[in-house]
Amino acid sequence: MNYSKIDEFKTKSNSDFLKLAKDLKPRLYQEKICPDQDYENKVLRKNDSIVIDFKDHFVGYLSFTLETSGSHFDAPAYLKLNFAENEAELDEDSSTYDGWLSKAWIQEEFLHIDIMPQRVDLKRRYAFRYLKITVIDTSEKYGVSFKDICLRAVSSADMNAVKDVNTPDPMLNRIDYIGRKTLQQCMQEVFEDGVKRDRRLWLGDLFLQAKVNYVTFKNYDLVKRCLYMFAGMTFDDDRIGACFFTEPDFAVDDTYLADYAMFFLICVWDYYEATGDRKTLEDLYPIAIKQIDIVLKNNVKGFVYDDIGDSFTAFVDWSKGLNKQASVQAITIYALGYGAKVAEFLGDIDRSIYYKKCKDAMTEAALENFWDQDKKMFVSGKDRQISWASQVWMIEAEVVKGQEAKDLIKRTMEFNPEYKMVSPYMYHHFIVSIIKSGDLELAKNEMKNYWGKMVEAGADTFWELYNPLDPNESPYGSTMVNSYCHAWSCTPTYLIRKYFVG
Ligand code: RAM
Repeated sequence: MNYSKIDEFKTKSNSDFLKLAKDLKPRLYQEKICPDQDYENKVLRKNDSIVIDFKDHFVGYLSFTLETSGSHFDAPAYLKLNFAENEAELDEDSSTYDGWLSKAWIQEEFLHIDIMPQRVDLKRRYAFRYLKITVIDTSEKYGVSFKDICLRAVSSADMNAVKDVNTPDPMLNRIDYIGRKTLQQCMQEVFEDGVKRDRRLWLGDLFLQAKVNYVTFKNYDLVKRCLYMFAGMTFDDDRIGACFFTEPDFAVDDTYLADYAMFFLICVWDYYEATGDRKTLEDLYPIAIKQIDIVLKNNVKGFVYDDIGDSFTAFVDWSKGLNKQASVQAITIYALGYGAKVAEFLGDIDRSIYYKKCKDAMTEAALENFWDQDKKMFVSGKDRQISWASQVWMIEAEVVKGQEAKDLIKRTMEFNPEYKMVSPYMYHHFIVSIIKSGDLELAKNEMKNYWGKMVEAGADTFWELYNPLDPNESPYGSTMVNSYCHAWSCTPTYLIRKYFVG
């Protein structure tokens, strides 16, 4: 699995929407962080290194002063800097990297410093808690030492602006805090997916981040900005892209994911519910419903979504070999439900009736085509694959409800399908499906179980990938590019605040 490249890629823009998005560019909060200075008296020479622990995860710009001792420097100082979100990253050897995502995401920097003493300001932004500085070389005549290693940390959200939940359960409190911290780190000029990588706006991630933002930082304008970006530049056939670049200019990426595109409407609706901003809802409604219409036209035949196998035309999860047909069938049903509701709300009655009919027909088709009466589980694709994702999405889309949904969750947990959930993104939907079945206690326990293990493993922020059965899980062929502060994993803060307290 990897991203496909489109040779001929044409886009369509709405300049009013893009201008609105531009005008909503946030101001970043800045904080200067200078850890303990116990490295200052060390003179370092060839192959020496120091590790500095900033004691928490930060996103920002590093600076330090480099001084010399011994004879006058007769060669540049040559340094290697490794930035690590997770301590284990410090031991990784990037020269062995052979994953399919760019090696350029590995957070390391090689510097030649010609004149010393010098205040060195790194231009590139890094996301890290640990910094390792290795002196690759000085010369036989001199050594170097470091002074005032500081970080200018940046975010468009203020951690202090949100109160702790203070439940009687310390683990719940900790999970809430780390979720909040994860989101805060990823709130920059847009909602970034991960601050180490890819450092940009992804629609499926935004969909979840916005929900957490509404119960914490309440930075409504940042959501609004991101929504107008997606609506402001689309594929030329009106499809909304899965992700969006902001530099040097706004540009939609040439990746399309059908599930993400359909979430756009729900994201707009959530925004409306949080703010009451009807103008935005009305502005974005036409492009939002088009996403559902395009899927119905392109991908659904006889009320059944195409068998897309494990292709990257929809996301669902990073689980290898996952057949996505049943999941996307369910996601379409789920989006149609919202489509009908929003259309009715805006007085678009014919459409609302049409979406309701499609929803019912696709629900019926789901039971007919994907329910296996012997196994009493949903299957997906021509090989009738059984996965966690298919069960979860069929419940979240209410194809099965109430006691039947509870039974299906129990059966799935006992059966433990071979095709597992590997991302916190998919786990979020698992927890939501349990909540929908009505078993809040089980939902809370499963959430604590999964995210709690990351806490026990020392997470300062929640990770992009976490497979309890395989710590080396990576969709990219190497954990070296995995991100350890990834916004789609911040959702327990939303779940706790919405369902588990108060
Ligand atoms: C990854 C990103 C992002 C996700 C996409 C589908 O590259 O981490 O979070 O939305 O894939």
